[in-house]
Amino acid sequence: MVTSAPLFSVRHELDTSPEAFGELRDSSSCLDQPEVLRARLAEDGYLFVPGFFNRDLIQAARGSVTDRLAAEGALDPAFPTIEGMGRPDKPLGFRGDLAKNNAAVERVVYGPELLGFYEKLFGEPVRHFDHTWFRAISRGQGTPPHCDLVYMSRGTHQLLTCWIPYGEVPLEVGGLILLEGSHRKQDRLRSYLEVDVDLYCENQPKQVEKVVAKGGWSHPGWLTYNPTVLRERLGGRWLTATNWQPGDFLTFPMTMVHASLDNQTNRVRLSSDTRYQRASQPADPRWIGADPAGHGPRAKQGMIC
Ligand SMILES: O=C(O)CCC(=O)C(=O)O
Ligand SMILES: [Fe+2]
Repeated sequence: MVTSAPLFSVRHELDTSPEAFGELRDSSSCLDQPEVLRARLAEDGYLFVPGFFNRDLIQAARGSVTDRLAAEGALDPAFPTIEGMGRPDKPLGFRGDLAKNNAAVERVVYGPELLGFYEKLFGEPVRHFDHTWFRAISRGQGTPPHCDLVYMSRGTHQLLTCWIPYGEVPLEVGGLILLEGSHRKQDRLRSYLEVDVDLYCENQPKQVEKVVAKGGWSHPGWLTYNPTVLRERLGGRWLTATNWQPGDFLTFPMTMVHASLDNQTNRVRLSSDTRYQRASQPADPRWIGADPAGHGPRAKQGMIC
């Protein structure tokens, strides 16, 4: 992929030569062929569907979020609110609250279009997790490489993440990146994929202190803080879209290694990530119900190590 400026992930400059960096395959022309979608998901480890949602739905959800951010004084008042221009003195980050009681975001992530897509893909009734992850990523921020399994493995592992940008996300604003072929490298990632960040060792006082007393995690969840070295070791290219548009989505399984580019601008990167599975399979109890436990105290489980 040809890029004009250097790109970073977790402050590491990425090699953007064609051997190391590339574009996601577009599956928007296969929406009516679930068997093609299933084959691509198995082969590529993701489905990228540009232009799936009506842009107006996404813009409405964006507006609901930028209004909330403006109301808390997190946006630069010199720009229209919908631009979502952040203030250097108010860094944002993971902001699940922005999706709470937010009908416009729920309309997108749990509306008939996306649930219909997953129903066709799984070939049977589906359910989603009730918890909605939402991010407002400011300048200098980005997400380190990880697999989602370490956060949500207590139900079926046949679970898909859906990443949705709310607004355009050019490369320098920092969209999601996937490590090509990493979903097929479970053997090499085995000890990492066995992690459950809410499990702790009851017989290790340091872990009890960190997890039970302080509500922390037994493992940071990240696979590494160095996307460059990871790619050199595991192989494949970092894949992304050159200019995410409102209406696009990307879906991938629990064992796919992903991260994000760092935001190099003052425009806040707004995105949700939500989860979908067969309704007939067990769901991780941390993420379902009216008031999901999440990674909170009710989710912590001790074991003898
Ligand atoms: O949006 C991001 O920076 C990370 C998203 C993510 O990890 C996910 O969609 O599972
Ligand atoms: Fe993730």
